[in-house]
Amino acid sequence: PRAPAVDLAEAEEFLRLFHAENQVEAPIQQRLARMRYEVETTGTYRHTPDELSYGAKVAWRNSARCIGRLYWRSLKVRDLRDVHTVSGVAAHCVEHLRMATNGGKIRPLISVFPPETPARPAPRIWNEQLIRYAGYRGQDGKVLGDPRYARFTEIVTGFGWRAPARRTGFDPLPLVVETREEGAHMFALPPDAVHEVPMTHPDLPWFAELGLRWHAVPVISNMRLSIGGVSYPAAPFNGWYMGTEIGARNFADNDRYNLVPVVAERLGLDTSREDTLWRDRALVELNRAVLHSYQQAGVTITDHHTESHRFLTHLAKEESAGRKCPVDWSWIVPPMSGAQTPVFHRYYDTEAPGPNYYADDEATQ
Ligand code: HEM
Ligand code: NRG
Repeated sequence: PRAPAVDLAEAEEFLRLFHAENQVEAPIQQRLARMRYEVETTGTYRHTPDELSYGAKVAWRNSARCIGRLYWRSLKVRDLRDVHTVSGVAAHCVEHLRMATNGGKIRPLISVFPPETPARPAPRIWNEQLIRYAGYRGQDGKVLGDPRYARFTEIVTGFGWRAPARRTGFDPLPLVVETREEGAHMFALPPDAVHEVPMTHPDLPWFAELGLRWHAVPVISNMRLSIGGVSYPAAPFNGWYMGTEIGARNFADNDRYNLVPVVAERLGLDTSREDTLWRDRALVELNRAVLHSYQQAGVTITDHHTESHRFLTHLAKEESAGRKCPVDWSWIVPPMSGAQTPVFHRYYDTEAPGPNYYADDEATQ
């Protein structure tokens, strides 16, 4: 199916925003006329490098679920709109990992691959993030690794991916990149592009024996960047982790690594009844371990209290700039100690305008 032509009103709205918020030499009427001509003749238009860069930043600024938006202006944008081959996309994803990781001092970065156009469908990345760990389902239905990716692991295995000879709970999955011309292809990540942090605890020596680790950078690769009516389905982006994403969700959720009972057991807590609050106590130690380990490894990470305060600073700045800031309360409030953070105690605007990042249904997992 061919992509529909770009919506002229959406394109105009973005170009006006770009001109209003930046010093642009050329008059807006000239830019709009060129855009309209391009859309009439080709069904789409090409963003200038500055428009693309600003659009990606504003899409972050408009992401209602993101607590890290204070830094939206610092996003580095790689313009990779002329990379059309699956091997080119995969190689640039690996390069993205290296540039973003930066030896531990993580840089917010987005790599923008070609847009969806009526003439040519965009490349697609099947992975939810560039780095995700395999989940191996055993005969008994139990999963070694990340249960969230059990299905994706089956898909790449069907494609011919070979798991390491000795499977662990933390085996990075290969990238799958698809174009219309070449179909879907698989690419193993070079191990040295996957920076990881081994988990230790500031005062529980046994914690290291659990053998836990996590990757340094979260690079979301299945959300569509939408700017002024143009869609960029392959536009992986990253910032750094907030500790609770790992300690209170990835490691803790029942349907993920489910480590709360394991840690509670090691702590010697009474798990026979809920009102000992063993879950809450174990959760705190898991999260202390995550923050401690990233800090020890020299990898950027933030805690949910600090980040909540920064987010309120961001809200105040947006307000003084005369802008509404869209917020999804249920995503912004951290998954532990919610009411201990200031973001809990208020109401927000919820209407999220474009540009923005959208979850695509077509993307697999
Ligand atoms: C979601 C933090 C950078 C766009 C989130 C979430 C957190 C977070 C905690 C909620 C995740 C969850 O509950 O699963 C941060 C921090 C950053 C950062 C600390 C450090 C700089 C970025 C950047 C972008 C971005 C650079 C895009 C350019 C988003 C989007 C979501 C999100 C689109 C929603 C994801 C979804 O719907 O699944 N962020 N973020 N964030 N963030 Fe950020
Ligand atoms: N919770 C997910 C990552 C979601 C996005 N979080 C960020 N984004 N920090 C996880 O992997 O745990 N970011 O761009 O930094």
